[in-house]
Amino acid sequence: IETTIPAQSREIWNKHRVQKFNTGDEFQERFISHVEWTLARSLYNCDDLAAYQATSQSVRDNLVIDWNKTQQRQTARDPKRVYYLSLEFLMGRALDNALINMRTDTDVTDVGDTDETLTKGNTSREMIKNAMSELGFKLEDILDEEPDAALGNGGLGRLAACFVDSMATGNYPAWGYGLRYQYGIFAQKIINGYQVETPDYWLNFSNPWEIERAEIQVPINFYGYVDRGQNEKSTLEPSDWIGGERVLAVPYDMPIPGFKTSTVNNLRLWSAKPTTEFDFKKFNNGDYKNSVEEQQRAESITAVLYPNDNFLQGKELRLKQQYFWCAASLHDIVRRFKKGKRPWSEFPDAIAIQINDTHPTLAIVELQRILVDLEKLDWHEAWSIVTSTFAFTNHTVMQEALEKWPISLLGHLLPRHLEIIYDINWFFLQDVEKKFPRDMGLLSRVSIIEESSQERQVRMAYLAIIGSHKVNGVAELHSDLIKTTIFKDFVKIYGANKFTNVTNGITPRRWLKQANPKLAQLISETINDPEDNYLLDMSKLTQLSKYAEDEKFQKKWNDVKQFNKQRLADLIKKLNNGVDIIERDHIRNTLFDIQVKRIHEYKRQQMNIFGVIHRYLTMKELLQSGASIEEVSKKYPRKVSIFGGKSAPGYYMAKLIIKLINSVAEVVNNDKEIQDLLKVYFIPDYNVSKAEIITPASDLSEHISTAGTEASGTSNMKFVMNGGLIIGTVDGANVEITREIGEDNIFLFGNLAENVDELRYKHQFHNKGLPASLAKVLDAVQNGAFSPQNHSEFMPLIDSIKSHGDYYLVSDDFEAYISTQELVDQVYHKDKKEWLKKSILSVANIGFFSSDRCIEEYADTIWNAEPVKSE
Ligand code: GLG
Repeated sequence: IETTIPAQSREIWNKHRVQKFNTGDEFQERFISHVEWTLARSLYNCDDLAAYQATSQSVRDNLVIDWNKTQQRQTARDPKRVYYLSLEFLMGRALDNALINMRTDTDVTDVGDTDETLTKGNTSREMIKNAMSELGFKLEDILDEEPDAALGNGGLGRLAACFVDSMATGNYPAWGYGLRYQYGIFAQKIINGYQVETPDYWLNFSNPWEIERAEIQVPINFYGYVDRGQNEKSTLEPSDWIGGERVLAVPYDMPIPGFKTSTVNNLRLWSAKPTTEFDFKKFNNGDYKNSVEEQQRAESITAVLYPNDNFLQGKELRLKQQYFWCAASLHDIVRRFKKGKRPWSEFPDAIAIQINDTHPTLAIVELQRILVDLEKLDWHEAWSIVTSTFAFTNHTVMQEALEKWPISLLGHLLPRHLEIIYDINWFFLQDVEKKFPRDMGLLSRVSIIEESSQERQVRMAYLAIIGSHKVNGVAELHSDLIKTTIFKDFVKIYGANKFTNVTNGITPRRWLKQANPKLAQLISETINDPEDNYLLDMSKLTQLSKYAEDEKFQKKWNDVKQFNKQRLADLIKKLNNGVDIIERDHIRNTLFDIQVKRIHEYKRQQMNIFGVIHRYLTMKELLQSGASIEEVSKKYPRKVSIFGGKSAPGYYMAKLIIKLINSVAEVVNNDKEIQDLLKVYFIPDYNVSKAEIITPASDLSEHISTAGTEASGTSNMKFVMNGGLIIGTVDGANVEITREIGEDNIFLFGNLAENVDELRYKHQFHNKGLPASLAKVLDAVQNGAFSPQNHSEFMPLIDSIKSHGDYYLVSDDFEAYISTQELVDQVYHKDKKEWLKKSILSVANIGFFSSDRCIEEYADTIWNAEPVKSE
């Protein structure tokens, strides 16, 4: 590798080369030097926050050493590189994860071997915990000081975070590219039962996990016009785009450590800042203040994450974000490629770019622009390079989430890109015409430009398909659905092989080892794997099966669950101003029923809360008809319904669902008559670090989307990996979870995706009436049982079912939902052994859903990329 240091100086560099801390003592030395030198503090004023910062800086030092080595190794070997472009990386906290993944040399059991040398189970984390305690700090408290890196909305962003973990763990030469938002997803407050959004300024106390690369500044242009010279060349020829506004993209790098490997990959997040270019015109006019203000506005591009999940809000600033990030990332990728001095034709052999949903689709156009306009490649040669490089992951079939941008908006912001899109479309439609002559319907259906709407729009998903060599869905059912519904015509054009499936997964390091240390310990003891190798090879979990009915083991398993329920109860108490929702003595025999995810009508939290209301009303009826509380508790044993999740700030119905949940909680939790048999709680500000406490505590979790709407879901996998059972519809990855863990171990109910269209159609024409159980619930809501001050408060929720076609089929699934819930109660309370058996067998067979498996599938079937291991 080339270096800037003269050969004769190398010896000195070597002599003073930085080294990792390897022992608790060395860690302490490093820690103190960061307290004193980096933070300019001392033992007189080192609080928990400072201790968190100094610990993170110290751990980061170790990671950076491996980070540098990893990058050098990759530069030297020049393997095919993978770039994962995602507008969201919902990382959560970094320190605990780094402690689990980090490799110190003391961890290496067999020094001198290759990467097969493995770290001992908990070594470095335990070591640091002890070292911290000697320094006067409790590791758990220190970890709690870290703000979540909440640069994502939900599943899509968290998937990207799991993927970077697995790519590093699998030693893939893979970088993530995203945006460094100054404000992540808003913090949710619940005030009088309503969601209130407050800004999440997460960079408040400086972020020890980011490395600013101020020396790299990529100029990004917007607006302006295209100059094709005097004799009006064709748009297919190299053209000059004269930008009208310029900002700079500066990268911030986050080291991403793999588990039990010295590979540390990079997550590069771009931040916008003003150019230092001088606006002479303004200056001469004496308008200094205005010219500075205009420059300042550049920073707004990366100021805030758009808080919508599965919903498109076509704002110009969002399109600006997308282009800013795509252009900066591609500039970086192309610059790195050019260092290798390989011919352009080898670009797709050197690079694979995965686009996470359609948000990065402009990268396809930008690469075409770079190749044609800047590198002067022939249009078709360039296009063949582009399409061999990109692959596209679709995450939803819902219309309101599919990105479309008005021609006028896109053409104003990116005039040259719009021309290129027209040309891409022109050649594409010509090919289609050749294959299917005179099929005008087909041509207009698949055109990148949608003509039918008032404003002509660019359909980003179509552009992404046309510009990629593979398109994948995220669970089998979803991948089948895209082929038969939204992308049906493209299957006809390209054949079925272009479309594939990679079922989602989750990283077991964060979602088992980190979130549930007690279960992880029980597992490693039971399967005799003290070094936690099962976290790399989850098929090892099947060894648990033989203990599924072992009474002693069941007891240990149950104890772990009780511990985790206690931990969640403690969190809830803290959030609830110190007041317990579930009485301490009852935690053990209370079923924890949890639904945490973004609030969305298709996810059907409304059905869940209607179910709770149904339970409550029926309990009251039984009491009124003379039943004793003991009799009631036979049918409806102790249960707490826990909800959590954010609504998009502009999503009226979702916000109303949150309010209804809180209003029901208010009534139910204060009703003395039912004697604590039923409790309801909405956990405010659901995020990754709360999920790490919530997930291990579930007895039952709810994944009850209308069939065909949830592309995959990933929390379903997390809950099962933590020994919780699922109540769910035949949707998304629930289908494959069932296949893996066995249908006896999951509570499925409801209509199938194949029947949804017909049911919706029927709703429009026949008023088939509601099932009595649901009618009873809606009547109570309508009569103000939960809104005594304002009886009509929840009418929109009722109307959507009664008068607006019940699009999400709550009325069709409600009875099955209720009876399945009753079945759950019976198994949980009457047959604890059976329940524990199901729980153990679920964990034993959840291995398929490790994101390591996903990454291997992407690498083998889409990227054609190989791991790079250290010698
Ligand atoms: C989507 C889908 C989820 C999916 C996730 C990751 O709604 O079903 O699990 O991506 O693929 N927008 C999302 O969160």
